[in-house]
Amino acid sequence: MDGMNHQAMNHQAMPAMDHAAMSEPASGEVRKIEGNKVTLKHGPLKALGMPGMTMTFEAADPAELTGLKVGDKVHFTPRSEGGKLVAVGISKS
Ligand SMILES: [Cu+2]
Repeated sequence: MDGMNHQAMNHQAMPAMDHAAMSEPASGEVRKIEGNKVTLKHGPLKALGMPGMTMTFEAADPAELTGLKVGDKVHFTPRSEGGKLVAVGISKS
């Protein structure tokens, strides 16, 4: 009995923000690279409630853009940070 109560409490204590901030890996195709920004054509991003589109992300680590060129297929994790969209961990597929 006690155990069940504790379980229920743990679930309630999980901040809703954890779900909102949750991001899932996505794949895309490089359309443009400019400074620390990369324009990617991506498929639907459920975590961000976004349909497939071509859009510009800021690279979390601009070094990850080194060696990428237009047309490359990449994996990345999209993240919404303070109103701007950041691509984390971009790597060639
Ligand atoms: Cu988008």
